[in-house]
Amino acid sequence: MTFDTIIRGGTIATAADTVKCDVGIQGGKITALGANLGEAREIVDATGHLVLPGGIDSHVHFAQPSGPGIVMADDFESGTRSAAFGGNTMVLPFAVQQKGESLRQVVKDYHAKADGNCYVDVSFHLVIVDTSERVLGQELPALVNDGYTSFKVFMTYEGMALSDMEMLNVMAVARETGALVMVHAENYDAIRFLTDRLERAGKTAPFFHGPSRPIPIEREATHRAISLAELVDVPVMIVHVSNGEAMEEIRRAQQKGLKVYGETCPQYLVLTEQDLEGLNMEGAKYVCSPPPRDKKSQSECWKGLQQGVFSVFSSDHCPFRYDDPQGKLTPKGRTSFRWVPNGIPGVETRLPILFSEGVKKGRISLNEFVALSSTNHAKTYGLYPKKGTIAVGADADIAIWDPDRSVTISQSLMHHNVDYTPYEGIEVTGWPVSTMVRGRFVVRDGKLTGAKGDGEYVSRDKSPLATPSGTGMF
Ligand code: DUC
Ligand code: ZN
Ligand code: ZN
Repeated sequence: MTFDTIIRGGTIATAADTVKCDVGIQGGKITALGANLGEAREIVDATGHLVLPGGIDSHVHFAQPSGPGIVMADDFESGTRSAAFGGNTMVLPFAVQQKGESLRQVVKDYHAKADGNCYVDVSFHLVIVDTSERVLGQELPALVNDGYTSFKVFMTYEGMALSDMEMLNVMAVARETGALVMVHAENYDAIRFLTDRLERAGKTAPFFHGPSRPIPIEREATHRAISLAELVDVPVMIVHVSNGEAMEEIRRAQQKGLKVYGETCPQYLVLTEQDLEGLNMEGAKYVCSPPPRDKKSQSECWKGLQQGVFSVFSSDHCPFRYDDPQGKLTPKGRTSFRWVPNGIPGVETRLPILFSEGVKKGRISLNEFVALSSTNHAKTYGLYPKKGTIAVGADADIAIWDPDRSVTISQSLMHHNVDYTPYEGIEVTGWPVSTMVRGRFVVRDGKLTGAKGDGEYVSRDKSPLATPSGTGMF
C-alpha cells in the first residue's frame, strides 16, 4: 500500500495513549498507524518530536463588529494564520447576532467573511442576543439542524445581556433541539452598580476594570446559570471561568449529576490583576472579562483542569490592537475603563503555555494536555471522531511539536494582526513546529506553507454531551 504521506519516527499521543509509531495519510485522512508502513509520496521525519492531534480552539473571536469606532484586529485570514502557527488545526469562532437581526442573515454574513479566507478549519457558534419568537421559534431550531449546534448567551453587556426569562427561553430551545448552550456568566446589574461607583470616585484607569467585576459577580451568575439550566434540564458550558469560587459552583453541579461543563483560558493561569496596573494606559492590554484574578485563583483554575471540572482549555482570543484609536487606545477608553475594548489575543500562545506550564512542570500529563486542547473540544461540540484524535479514519489534522524547544514568547514571533501579546516575556518549553490540516502542511518547520482557503467550514453534529438527563421539571 502506498500513502500520500507517512509521518515517521515520532511519538504519538492521544487523549488516551502515547505510542511510538508511524502515521499513514491518504486523501486527507489517517489511514494507517503502525511500524514499517511502506511507501509514500512523502516521508516526514518526526524523530524526537511529538505527533499530536491538531489543537482545536473552541473559543475565539474574529471579525466581530465591536462597537462604534472599534475594530477587531483579526479577521478570519489573520486569525486562522495565527492559529495554525500555534499548533491548531481548527477554531470555533462566534457568529454574533445584533438586536433585531435575522440569525440566518448573521450566519450568511459570517460565511461571507470566513469562506475562502481560512488557513485552518472553522465552525461557528451562534451568539443569541434577540430572543424574539421568529428567532427562537423558527430560525434557531432550523440552524441547529443545519449543523450550527452550539450557541452562546451573555448575562452581561449593554445590548447583549439576556434576562433570566430570556435565558430560560433560549435554554428551552437548546433542550428541544439538542444544542449546547455556552454561558458568559457575570451579573450585569452588579457590574453597572460598581462601575458607576468607581467612576464617581474617579477610579477610571484600566486597573479598575478588575474591581468593577470581582469574583462574587462571576460566582453568582455561574450559580444562577446552572440553576436555570437545571430547571430546564439542559446541559450548559460555563465559558472562561477565572477563579475557584465559580469553579466550585460547576464542581457542585457535576457532583449532583448535572451536565454542566467548564472552560478556562490561559489568562487565568498566568496573568493576574496586577497586570492591569501598568502606567498610563498599559493596563488596557490586559482588559478582558472576566478579568485575571490573583495567584490563588490561578492555582484553583489549575485544580479545575487537573480534576476534570474544566474539560476544555480555550484561548478566548478576542483581539484588539493596543496603539490604535480603533483598539485599546480608543479616545473614550482614556475617560474610563468602561470603554476599553474587552478582550485579549491568545490563539497562538494557548498551547505552548498549557504544554509548558502544564506538561513540562508536571501539573498534567501529555494525554491530559491532548484532551484539554483538542479531543474534548471535538467531543463537546459534535466533531468527534472526525476531529480531535489520531486514529484510522480521522481527518489528518496533526501538530508536530518539539517538546524541548525553549522560546520566550514575544510579539515579534506572533502571526496575528495585533500589535502586542499579553504573554510577552513568558518563557516556555515545547513549541509546535509544523501544522497539518487534512493531510496538508499549513505551517512547516515554522514557515507558512498553506494558503488562505486551505481551511474549510465544518458543519457539526449535535454533541453527545448535550442530551438532557431526563430530570427536568416540565
Ligand atoms: N467574552 C468573551 O467571550 N470574549 C471576550 C469578551 C467577553 O466578554
Ligand atoms: Zn464571554
Ligand atoms: Zn470570548
